[in-house]
Order: sequence, then C-alpha cells, then structure tokens
Amino acid sequence: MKDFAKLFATFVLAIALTACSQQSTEEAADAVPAETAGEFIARVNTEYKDWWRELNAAGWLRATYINEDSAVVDALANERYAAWHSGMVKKALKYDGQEMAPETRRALDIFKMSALLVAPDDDAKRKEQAQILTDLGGMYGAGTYCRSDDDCLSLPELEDIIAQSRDYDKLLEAWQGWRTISPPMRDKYTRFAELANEGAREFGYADMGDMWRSYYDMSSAEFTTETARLWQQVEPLYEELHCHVRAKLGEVYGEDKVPLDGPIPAHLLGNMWAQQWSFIYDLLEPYPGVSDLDVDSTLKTKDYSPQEMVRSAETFYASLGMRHLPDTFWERSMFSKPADRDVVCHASAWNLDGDEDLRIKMCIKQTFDELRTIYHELGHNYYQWAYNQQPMLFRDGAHGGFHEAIGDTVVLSMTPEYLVEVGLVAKTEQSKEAIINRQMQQALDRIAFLPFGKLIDEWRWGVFSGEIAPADYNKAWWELRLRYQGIAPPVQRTEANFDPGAKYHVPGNVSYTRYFLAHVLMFQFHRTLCELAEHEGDLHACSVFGSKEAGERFHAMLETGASVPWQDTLEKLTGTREMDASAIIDYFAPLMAYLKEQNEGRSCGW
Ligand code: X8Z
Ligand code: ZN
Repeated sequence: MKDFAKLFATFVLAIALTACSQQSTEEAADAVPAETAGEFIARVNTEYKDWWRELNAAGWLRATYINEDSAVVDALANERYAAWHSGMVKKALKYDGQEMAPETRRALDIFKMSALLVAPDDDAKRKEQAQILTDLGGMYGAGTYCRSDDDCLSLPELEDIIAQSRDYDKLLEAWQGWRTISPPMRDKYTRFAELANEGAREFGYADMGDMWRSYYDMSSAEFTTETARLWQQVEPLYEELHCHVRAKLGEVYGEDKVPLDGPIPAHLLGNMWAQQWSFIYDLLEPYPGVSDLDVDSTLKTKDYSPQEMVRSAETFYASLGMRHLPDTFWERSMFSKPADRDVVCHASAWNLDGDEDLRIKMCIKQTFDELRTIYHELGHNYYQWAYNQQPMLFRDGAHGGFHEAIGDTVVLSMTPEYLVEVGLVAKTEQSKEAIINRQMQQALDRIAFLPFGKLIDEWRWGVFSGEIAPADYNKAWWELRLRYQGIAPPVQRTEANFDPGAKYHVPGNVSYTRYFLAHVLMFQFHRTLCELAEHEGDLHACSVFGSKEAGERFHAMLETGASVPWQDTLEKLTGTREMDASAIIDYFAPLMAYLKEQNEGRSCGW
C-alpha cells in the first residue's frame, strides 16, 4: 500500500546537488524556470525522499499508536507535505510543452499525480483536509461496537463472529454493530470529497476520480472502458458462484431468509463486507472430507506464532532466489494487536525510508486466511525492496494492480503439495474431487471478490464526480452492491447510515480498483511463472515454490518499478500488453463445470 523508496544512481545525485544551489532563483513564480526539467526532477527526487521518510514516520506512528498526539503529528506532516507538493506541481506545470528526455516526462507526469493528499492550494483548506483524513483513519482504527460501557467488541472480534457463527441473529448483531462506527464519518467524508476535488481541479483533472483513473498510462475514459471490459470477461464466473452459494445458504438459513430468486443477505457470507467468502467453505465443501486442507487446524494445533507464520512466507520468497528480510523488519514490524492501545489492524506493508526499512503491520490470527494475507503483504515488501534502486518517483508498482498482485501470485502457488511439503497439512489426494474442493475454497476468495473489487471505486468515482450526491451516499452504495454482487443489507438502511465508511479503504482514502486488477493479473503472472518453472499440466496444480528461473524473471519485473509504462512491464514478463482474464477463466475451468452442473434447474441471477 505504501510504496516508493530511495537510493539514487550517482548521476541523479550529482544533478540534485547542482539543483539545490539554484533553489533561490526558482522562487520567482512566473519566471522561466531556472532549472532544466531534468534538474528539476532530480531535485524533486531528493526532496521527496525526505518527505517520504517524514510522512511514513508520522503515518506509522499514527497507525500503531492512535491517540491525540499521533493525530497532531500525522496531520501536520501531511499538511506540510501537501503544501510542498502543490508548490512543486505548479513549477512542474511550467515544463509542459518543453522538449525533454522521455524518462523526465514520465517522472513529471507521475509527480503531478502522486499527491498522497490532494488538497487545494490554500493553507486553511489544506490543514482542514489533513485533519479530516487523520480523524477518519483514527475513527476507523479505534472503532468498536459497544453493547454497554464495559462490553465492547473490536473489529477483529466482530470479524471472528461473522466468520464463525452460523446463527442468523448473532451475525446480524455483529454486522450492524460494526456499522455503528461510520455515521459520524459522513460529514467529514463529504467535506473531504469537496476539498479533494478542489485540489484535483487545480492539478487539471475533472475531479479526484478522474485523477485516480489517470494513473494508468492511458486516458481516464479508456481506463473506465478497460475495467468494464475485464468485468464482462469474469462476470459469468461470478454469477455461477453466486447462484450456488445462495442455494446452499438457503438450505442452511431457510429460503425465507435467503430467497432463491433474490440477493443474498450481506451478513451470511463469512466476511464483514461480504468481499471474500472462504470462511463459509464448510457450508459449501463439494465433496465432504475429501483431501482435507484444513490449515487453520494445523496453525492452531502446532500453535504457530505470528513470527513463524511470517517466516513461512519469507521462506517462499527466498525459495525463488530473493533475499531474506532485513533484521529491522523483524524488530520493527507490528505482528500482533497490542493490548494497551488502539491501532489500525488492517494489514499493510511499508517501506519507511524508501530503502530497506521494510515492515508489515497486522494483527495476525492463526488462520489460513491470515497466512495468505501475510504472503500478500510480503509481496509488497519484496516489490518495494526490489525497486529501491530506481529514482524516487519510480519507486512504485508498474501500477497499483501490480503491487497488489505480487503476493497473491505467490499465494496461487500454495498448492496442496506445497502445503504438505511445508508441514501445513498432513497429506493430499490427487482426485478430481480433491481438485474441486480446493477450487471451491479458492473461488470463494478470488471469484467472490471480483464484483466487490470493481464497485468500491465506482461508488467513489460517482461521489467525486458529483453523480452521487451526499444525500444519496448510502442508497447509491447499496445499489452498486446489489447490481454487482447480488447482495442486500439484512436490515433497512437509510441516509442516517454511512456504510461505505465501515470499509477501511474509504476512510483510509486508498483507491480500490487496484485489487480488482490484481485479481486478473495474478492469474496472468502465475501462468507465465509456471511456464518458466517448466510446469506441465493444469495451471491450478502448479506451484513455483523453489523455482529460481521463475523467481529471476519475477524479480526483474519488480526491479523495474514504475520506470516505464505498465504495458511494457507486462509485456516483458508475459509477452502481452493487455490485462486479460483468460488465465483466471482457464484456471477455474474444473470448478465452473461443477457449478454449472449444480446450478442446473436453478434460476440464477437476482
Ligand atoms: O487491503 C487489502 C490488503 C492490504 S493492501 C490486506 N486487501 C483488500 C481488502 O482487504 O479489502 C487485500 C484484498 C483486498
Ligand atoms: Zn495489498
């Protein structure tokens, strides 16, 4: 999530030092720039690195120690950074239309879009916006549901209920309970959107959504079309899964609660946001008892510590030829939920100084789901580490979807055979039934996620463009949830609620289409890595664990960072310049056949 890094090639450093001596001349705002574009970018890279360190120190403190003081430090760092950024962007705009090296042009474009906080060029408004974002993050992180003064449940506790309980009313209470944290965010979020739009317009974008969509080496309109195209490719898979899951939930909870021709109540899918459904696998296991992949039990019976779970992920990356994580990673990461203070438990991976100060922040539990998330987070860390030889502005993923896909590509290699090899399950079977069981488990994660991954930003694009007015925030949210996911709130929702605020990335202001794209890309990457590892046979049976050939090419992609358009990076690894869902469709072919058979005679859709 947090990307970028430091370390400069000597020539960049030399130019940067020259640039520093020219700082006073560039104060004359309207004058012809005293620096060449290349010199200017070198200076941005240097200064940005210092900002990066400061912002991340404040951000880390805020996320791992939520209190009044960290709020002050975080808001101030963001406000000061935003002032610097907006001043520098104004200068950057003066180079528009000038001849320059392509990598300088790219760096300038990236810089204009790289605002962590897009605020208007006005001290008071900048301060207000930084404060709002710090507050929203804190409200989410410290959010609890209290039945009474001394009976409060945190998010991880509420998530456990949603994952484990099969009692309709108990699930409902946890679902509603968590959503009591977000109504107070509504006014703040409304104001945030106004200010962010004002800032985006000053940078030349139609609104903040337009700015987000412009980050993909194509026009904003092309990007909208591109995501719609990918969704169309995968929609049939989702509809089959939805139909089958709904039928099974109807058997468990009764058709009065889960009508077979309508949307699924949002609290029954094992996840607080109904975004990934693997926690209800027990209700869906196609062939009960065949090839037991119960990693949860192993983690609990062998009493894996959070550190041991992280080591397991590190061992995988090392098997691809990557380095072992630095000592500071182990010393400075937050692996568990501290008992004495509020923290943001939502998992994230950081590079605090842009160089090697890599860390993850998680409240690790002993589940397979969490283990997969650890592999996901280390994907970010290994990416950050690999591109730290790039100039600062290129220390980022080829695009956000690449960043999110690295760790998940590795997760696709956690095959039953791999799990046996590392002692996470006792034995595995090679039958057709075993394959379908595993695919069901994976589809509940990967296929179920697709519409969710698509709709979150569709809501925000609407909010930022003004198409969704504040008076319709919640209504529009549930319309999208219905349209894409075929789910509905279990109780009536009104504009007194603000359900988008109960999802981390909304108050956290993290764009979300990246995850949708990652769910397409990870299968493309996996297909290529499996070819490099000379895997023969079905794609779903491939693990690249231990393959130095696959690891080398994978790492070469990571090192490239954001230095070239993502299409070039994709082509270099996979031979194609397009994101394409055919790999995910191939991968799940066995399960789709099973689902179609199961759904015969059912009326699917909602
Ligand atoms: O936020 C995350 C990661 C951190 S980048 C844990 N994910 C999305 C979410 O939880 O909503 C991974 C899957 C989607
Ligand atoms: Zn991530």
